[in-house]
Amino acid sequence: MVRHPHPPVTGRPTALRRLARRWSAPLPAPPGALRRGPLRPDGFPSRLRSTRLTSQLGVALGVAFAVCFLTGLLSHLIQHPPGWFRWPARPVGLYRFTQGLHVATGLATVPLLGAKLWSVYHHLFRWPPIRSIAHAVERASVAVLVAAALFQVVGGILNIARWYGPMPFFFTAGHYWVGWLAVGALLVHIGVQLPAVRGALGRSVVESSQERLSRRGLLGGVAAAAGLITLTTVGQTVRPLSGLAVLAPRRPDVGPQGLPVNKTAHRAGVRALAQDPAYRLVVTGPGGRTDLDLAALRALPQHTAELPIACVEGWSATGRWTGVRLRDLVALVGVDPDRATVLVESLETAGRYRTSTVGPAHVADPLTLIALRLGGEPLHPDHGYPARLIAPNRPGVLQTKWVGRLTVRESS
Ligand SMILES: Nc1nc2c(c(=O)[nH]1)N[C@H]1C(S)=C(S)[C@@H](COP(=O)(O)O)O[C@H]1N2
Ligand SMILES: [Mo]
Repeated sequence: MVRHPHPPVTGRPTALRRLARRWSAPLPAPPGALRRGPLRPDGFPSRLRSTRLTSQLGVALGVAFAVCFLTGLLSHLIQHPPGWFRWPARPVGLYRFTQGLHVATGLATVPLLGAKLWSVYHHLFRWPPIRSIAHAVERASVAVLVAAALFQVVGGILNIARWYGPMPFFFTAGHYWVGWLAVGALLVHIGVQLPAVRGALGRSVVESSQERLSRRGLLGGVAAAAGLITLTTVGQTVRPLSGLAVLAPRRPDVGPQGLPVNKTAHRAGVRALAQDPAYRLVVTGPGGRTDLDLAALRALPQHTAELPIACVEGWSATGRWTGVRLRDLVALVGVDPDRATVLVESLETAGRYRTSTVGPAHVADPLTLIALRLGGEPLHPDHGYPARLIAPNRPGVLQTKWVGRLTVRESS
């Protein structure tokens, strides 16, 4: 029998086949003279790095990232609700919980991400840097993932520190879209690495007792760092731990009337307008228009509600608010309070948070108030004097201060 040196050609190589071959063909090897410094073959002698360590850090990071992404997506949907989305008014503190979780997991990610990158960065110096076109594509997707992950974590921290200098773009939009980019790159990464992770976490992995001890020691250190960060920041939203919140940018009890402030009346440019005796709350709807001065507002039935301000930045604090039910004001202009949507506008003339829309669930809720008082006293100017919106289970950015106008419409 004649032996062929090559398999018999069964057809002319198609363009597709040629491409497939080139796709995975190894690239030519580099000259040995380049292999210096971190590029030399034994440049990273640490035995601590292992696929098992990287896999364990990766699983933890994946879980943290999933929590961050889902709670962040939820917060986005609440603030920019598409037609199909309904966010309930109860439980009162649900958003406080989900957003507190978003920021806490984001902060705990810092040591995890650091350790994960440390455990793999020597691959940057592997030779050849690119083994094939397929490998180049995979490396590029990892580059996107690393860049997006760092962007999210660093940007998130800058945001809660209210340090916008290094971010020449609107933080919220950047954080939202790069979140999707990170999820996409993460799914590709998981798809590529799953077999390696499965192998490294399997029972059959051989590891000396020394290696196991040092790997567990490192994981313990990372867990301790994440725990310490959580313990020293989570007090910004978990009141009993507020005394430990030394690393948190906000303490829930520091501020006028015992409540933090993001934007002061001075910065909002409303000091004069808010103190003007000619102040009227203008309520308009299909049934007409009512102008209410402070005396008229105070003469309406007053109600008190214990509700939190739950800022998207991860801090929250409960106040005892007193004022007029939004549903009572809606009824004044001839709309059924159980089927109404209200556009709330501030006296503030510019600024991203000068308006918010209150959907039917929140309008109908008896806890939703146009508050005149906090802790029994008239609102401090920085908390929205003469009147502010406060509603259950709602992001702080939507709790409009210095309210000047309510526009009521019937919901379809
Ligand atoms: N008109 C107006 N209302 C606003 C804001 C604003 O910038 N302008 N900031 C919001 C944000 S981000 C938060 S967290 C709450 C904070 O309320 P507080 O200052 O009373 O704690 O107010 C909200 N209401
Ligand atoms: Mo906020």
